[in-house]
Amino acid sequence: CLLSFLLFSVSSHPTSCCSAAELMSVLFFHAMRYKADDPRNQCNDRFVLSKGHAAPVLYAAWAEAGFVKESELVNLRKIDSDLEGHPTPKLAFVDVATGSLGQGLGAACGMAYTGKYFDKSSYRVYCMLGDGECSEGSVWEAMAFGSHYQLDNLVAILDVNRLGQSEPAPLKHDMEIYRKRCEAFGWNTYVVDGHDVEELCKAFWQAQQVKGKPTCIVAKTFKGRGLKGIEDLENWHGKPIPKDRVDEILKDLQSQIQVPNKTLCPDLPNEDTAPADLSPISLPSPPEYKKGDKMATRQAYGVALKKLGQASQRVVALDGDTKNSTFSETFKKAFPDRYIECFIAEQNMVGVAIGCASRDRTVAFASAFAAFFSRAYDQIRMGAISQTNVNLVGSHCGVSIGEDGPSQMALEDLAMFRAIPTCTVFYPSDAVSTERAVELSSNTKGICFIRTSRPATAVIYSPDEKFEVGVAKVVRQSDDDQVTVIGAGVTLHEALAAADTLAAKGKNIRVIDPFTIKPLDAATILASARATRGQIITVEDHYKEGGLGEAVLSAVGSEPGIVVTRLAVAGVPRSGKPQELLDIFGISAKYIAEACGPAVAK
Ligand SMILES: Cc1ncc(C[n+]2csc(CCOP(=O)(O)OP(=O)(O)O)c2C)c(N)n1
Ligand SMILES: *[C@@H]1O[C@H](CO)[C@@H](O)[C@H](O)[C@H]1NC(C)=O
Ligand SMILES: *[C@@H]1O[C@H](CO)[C@@H](O)[C@H](O)[C@H]1NC(C)=O
Repeated sequence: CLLSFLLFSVSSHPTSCCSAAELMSVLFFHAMRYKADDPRNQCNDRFVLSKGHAAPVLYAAWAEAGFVKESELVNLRKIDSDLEGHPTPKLAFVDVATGSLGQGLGAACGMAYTGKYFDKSSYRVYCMLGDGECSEGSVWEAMAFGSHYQLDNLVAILDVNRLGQSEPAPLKHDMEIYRKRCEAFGWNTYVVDGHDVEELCKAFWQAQQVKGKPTCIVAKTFKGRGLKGIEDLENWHGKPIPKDRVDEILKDLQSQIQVPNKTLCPDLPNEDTAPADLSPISLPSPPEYKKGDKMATRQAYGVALKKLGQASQRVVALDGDTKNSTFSETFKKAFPDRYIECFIAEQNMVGVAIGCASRDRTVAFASAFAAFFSRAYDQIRMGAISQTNVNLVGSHCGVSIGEDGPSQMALEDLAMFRAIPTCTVFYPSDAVSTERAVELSSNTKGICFIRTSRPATAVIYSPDEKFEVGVAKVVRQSDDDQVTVIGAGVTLHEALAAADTLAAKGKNIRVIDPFTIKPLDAATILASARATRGQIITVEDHYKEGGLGEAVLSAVGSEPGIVVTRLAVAGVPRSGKPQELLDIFGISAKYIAEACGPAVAK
């Protein structure tokens, strides 16, 4: 086993693999229970390699287990191999992509929470971290979460090899500080010699007996263990072994390896987890709103999620202590056992949600103020690489939140989510379309983002209106529209108000609700623009950069004769009444009407 690890890890990050060799051997061929020929089986124990740069040791373990062909290992990091530089779910034995450090444990917490409380199954979750990685705050958000929820099916392994990339990690080999920190965070903690196989076997066995607490195995190791002239020395992170030293080092390693006379095979898991139910989820009844009713889209989100929860047991909700603002509380009240309070730790919340959604165990909706998803952007970006289907719901977008001021206003969230390759961006403008956005996102692959607003706005659609991803609604039109106005959320309602004012003066405008900003319904927008002398006005409660206006511009950019005027928030806003702020930033009905040009008397 060791042989293939070590032979193979001569490229990539060999020293990071060597410190973890015994840990991985004991984990894969003693502690963990899984079907080696079916790595993504729902009953298997999960393993997350948070220190993803040690990918070769993971690939070697799966080669030893028989799932990866040994001959494939030499294709590590090549363009046509799935054995990439860091693990991704292109490989059946990887649930979440890692490599941006500090993210594995949050996802592992989501898997363990799901195993213990939703699946109520016996599979366990193991997560290996580097010591350098432990400087990431997100690691400690996850540590706090794991003990708060008594995840006794979760084991974190800290590979304390003393060294980081460019210098030693801050605590070096001070194992007592690690012990105190882990214990202070409420974890059952064992400090062990990470190169002592028997000690490791014992620690993993003990961890399985502990109830009510997750276990942290803090393993003292040496970076580059077993590599003569390299072990425990600085300046060897992420470096291949020099060609002229490979032969000597391999010979030395081979002489230490005791070839076992039986093939290693892991124990099988308990068959106590049902296969994932992949059937589509639909609302149990149509939206129960009447045109003209007033309701904020954030509130409609709560109603929608509760209805979806009635339709499917798989729907779960997460929030970061904003549940009575985002209205995820409505779901929690109906289904307390399917709600996870993540407290004020948005990075961890996104990681946990991704963990919950892995292997399709749940359909997860995580909500927060849209502004605060920005601090989880790296988790979201990695979520795309992880092929996650998680749904993120951001409330309190834009200046229309009013008095709370700029720190609470999401004004860059559309840009952020549009840039995510797998993301569908919903921006519903009334309660009916919000309900459909929630339903659609539960069945849409990739990340979904739903942007909801704080102010109450009128219901404009009837309950039987059909919505589709990438299909816009023309909400106001006549035979002589002079311009196409595209708004979403509060600005759609401002656009409708502008249309009324202008109509009274004899000028008609066309108004479009895009429904999804990504994908954007370019065909409807183009057809409308052509019908309105090529004139488009976009109006958004978002900064100009990367928002609705830019999305429209890129959709019509190659079309001749189309002019796009963009109304958007410019500069840092301030506290004030929502309507005052819409006026100051030029995105209210008054400014939309002005942008449409003077009314032409008939
Ligand atoms: C968020 C993040 N920051 C920086 C890096 C670059 N990087 C990759 S490995 C590494 C050092 C990791 O040290 P440690 O966690 O101790 O792992 P080891 O390789 O020593 O086992 C760094 C800085 C990264 N991958 N992710
Ligand atoms: C190999 O097998 C023989 C007998 O079949 C046994 O006596 C010996 O202990 C085994 N060696 C190892 C390393 O397991
Ligand atoms: C949320 O609930 C708490 C506790 O009931 C309350 O004090 C707070 O004002 C509520 N916040 C909002 C925005 O409704």
